[in-house]
Amino acid sequence: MKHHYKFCFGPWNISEGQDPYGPTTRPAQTFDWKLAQLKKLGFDAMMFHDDDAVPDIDSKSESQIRKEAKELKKRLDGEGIVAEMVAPRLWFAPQTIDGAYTSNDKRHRQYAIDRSKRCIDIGKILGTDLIVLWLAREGTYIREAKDGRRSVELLVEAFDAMLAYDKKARLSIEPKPNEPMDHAYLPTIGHALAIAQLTRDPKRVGCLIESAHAILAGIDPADEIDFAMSFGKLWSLHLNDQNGLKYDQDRPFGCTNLRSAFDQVRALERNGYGKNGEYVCFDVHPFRTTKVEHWMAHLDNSRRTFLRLLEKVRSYDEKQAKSLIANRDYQALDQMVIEHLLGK
Ligand code: XLS
Ligand code: MG
Repeated sequence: MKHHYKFCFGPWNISEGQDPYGPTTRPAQTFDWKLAQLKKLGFDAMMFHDDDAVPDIDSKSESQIRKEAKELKKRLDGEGIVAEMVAPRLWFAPQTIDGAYTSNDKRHRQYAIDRSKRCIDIGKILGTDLIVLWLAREGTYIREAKDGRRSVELLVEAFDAMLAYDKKARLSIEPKPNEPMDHAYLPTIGHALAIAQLTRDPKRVGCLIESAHAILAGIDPADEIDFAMSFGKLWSLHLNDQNGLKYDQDRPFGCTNLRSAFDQVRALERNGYGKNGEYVCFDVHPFRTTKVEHWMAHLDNSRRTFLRLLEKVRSYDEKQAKSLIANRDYQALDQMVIEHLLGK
């Protein structure tokens, strides 16, 4: 089947099986090994955190960071692999314990902005203007610990500092309602697109939808796609799945709710996602039980499921669906979708 979609994942999607209750279940692998897996599976691009691109970034000078980013760019070019985006990992360092841009400590807020600028430098060298902001610790454990109104101002200040630092950079906010925080400040796409309007250059502030994050907010991921794309603001995508309101599971795409996955692919198709060069990324993790020899299956399977669902979207009987809708026979429409997904 002919299609225009290009696929992507990040090095953290080849995780080693650690959870809060136990150690790793698979051996650590080098970045080169991960890159080779991406090539082998025929994916097109890799996503990077700033410290995936330049390890131990906080201990390195600006010139060292640039030097290492240039070396990485050479390697990626040699392999024919594109860097889709770079994201500042603002949730690991001791300076981000109480949040990054919204920390109550001014020096820590400055750390977060400085680090974001280094992330933009890396993006520039790797050839991407897309900076993804998963605002992991921008929220509270205790609501009274921060002033919510002030936090919005601090977020806008930080975004403005990034937009001013590089006139080409585009910020793609990845909302998530909770975890690691009790409540996050930008829980949904509506929040991300609303705060974009307060920045110095709203045109360069868009969003990234992660299916599981929408599910955790009790929102339909397909509706989030339609909403973001109505504003022309869906610049990246993390497809995966999530079984209810639990810890963030990052399950393979379609693994829990096939019908919702079908609706997501259908929304992407009707909005022409990918036609401006956007990538379909899978932010999925192998199960803890996964053996080394099956390590890449969750990524391969997510893409297979996506492509199978694309066939289902394209062979969906739109005419029949329209006439059922006109007759308000949603009972039959419901069954038609189920039987279409079940196949003959
Ligand atoms: C966490 C996020 C994170 C971002 C990139 O849920 O998926 O990995 O995608 O910073
Ligand atoms: Mg993600």
